[in-house]
Amino acid sequence: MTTSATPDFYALDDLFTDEQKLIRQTVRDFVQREIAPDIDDYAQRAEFPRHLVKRFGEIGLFGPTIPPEYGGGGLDALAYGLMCQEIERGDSGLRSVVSVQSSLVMWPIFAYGSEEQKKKWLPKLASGEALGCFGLTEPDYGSNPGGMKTHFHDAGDHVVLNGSKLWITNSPLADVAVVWAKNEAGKIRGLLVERGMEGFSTPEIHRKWSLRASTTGELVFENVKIPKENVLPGVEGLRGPLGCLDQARFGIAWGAVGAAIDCYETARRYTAERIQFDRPLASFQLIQKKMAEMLTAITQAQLVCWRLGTLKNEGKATTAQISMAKRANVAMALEVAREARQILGGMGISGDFPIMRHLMNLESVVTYEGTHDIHLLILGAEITGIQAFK
Ligand code: TGC
Ligand code: FAD
Repeated sequence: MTTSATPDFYALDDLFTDEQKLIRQTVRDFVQREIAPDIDDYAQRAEFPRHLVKRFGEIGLFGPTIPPEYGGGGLDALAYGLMCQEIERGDSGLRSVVSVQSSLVMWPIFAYGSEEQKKKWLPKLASGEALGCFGLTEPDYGSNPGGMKTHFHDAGDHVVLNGSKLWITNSPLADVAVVWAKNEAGKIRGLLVERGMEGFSTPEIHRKWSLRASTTGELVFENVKIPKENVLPGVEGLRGPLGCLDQARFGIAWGAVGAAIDCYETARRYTAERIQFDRPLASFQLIQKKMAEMLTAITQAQLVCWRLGTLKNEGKATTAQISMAKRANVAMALEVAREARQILGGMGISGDFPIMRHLMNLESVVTYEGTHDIHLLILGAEITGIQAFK
């Protein structure tokens, strides 16, 4: 059991279908073949491996739960979760690309878009011909997106958009941005803003110590004229973007398990080979304690993911359940990464091993899609019925 590529201490594989396991294996092989060999070089250079966008489309990583008639995979939530797990085993920044494209761009177009919007964008996004981004966070409104200042007004056959968004994954390369902005009545609506529209720019954010193989930027709108047919007709209010976040946070809960597994497996191999005091590290009790605790934490997170996935397939997963999984699994992955880094000693900080990169990446993952403390407060509100945000 301990020599498998994925620890499966509670025999969860018995609960996955053959199709789900095949999807997991396919993505795992892809990561081994096309990501693992040079992802550290991309991260060191702070460069996004852009060629992967097309490859992700080809192997079905974009919109796996969207119906095939729109170019999606028509798969279930467990299959999507397993994909996120395997991609994040490679790098959290690449799982970010999958989360944003699938859950934050394709999902709102599918759930809230017109038939024309779906036909125009979903097949291109699914194939990787187009890349999308999701603009909710602003310089002055992160945890509290309801306060956003970005706004638009009606100008006849089009609307005019002004404002800005900050910390937007994929923005410098995106062909289309799903942007959340307030109308004259102060109601939040979703707009599809396309690259090339006059007054729309996407400056890149540099000097990140985290998610270095993913590109992050701003969205700036200066009197951007947007045709009315680009407004998402199916939703109004904060529940629009928050509904998308439920989809993405679900994938992150699974992805974090992938990052943790990669750290655990790296440490397990290292302790078998590294000799100190004439014995392998694996023979020391303190090392065994760390490994046992890591395996326990990963197993608990796997169980949470599996159950959350089955609830989601039944349409029963709640926002609070998703918050608990995102929060607990990312915290677990951070702890596993820190322990694994220590186990490798000095080698733990080297790019020859993936651990420090995972650790730095997870410092973003614990913040985006709702911070660790915001998810705590979502759970607090669920338990007490009292919102403590404001
Ligand atoms: P609140 O009053 O609680 O709710 C406002 C309205 O929204 C409804 N609602 C939801 N609807 C659908 N799904 C959900 N999960 C929902 N949660 C709430 C709610 O019923 C209400 O509807 P209505 O019709 O009554 O108006 O809102 P609040 O202003 O008090 O804020 C609550 C809070 C703090 C939990 C929320 O705003 C929040 O989650 N803040 C965190 C912000 C966040 O997560 N930002 C993420 C930005 S995107 C990102 O990080 C992408 S990273 C991507 C990557 O690279 O992987
Ligand atoms: P703040 O909201 O300023 O929070 C700062 C601290 O205060 C946090 O610890 C927080 O937990 C705490 N805090 C805030 N409110 C309360 C409260 N009521 N009670 C107690 N503590 C509180 N956003 C997008 O829209 N799209 C993207 O694609 C995207 N990608 C991202 C990629 C990266 C690499 C990063 C780092 C962020 C990304 N984000 C994106 C933004 C992300 O969602 C926000 O950073 C996050 O929601 C937190 O907002 P903030 O950074 O403004 O922090």
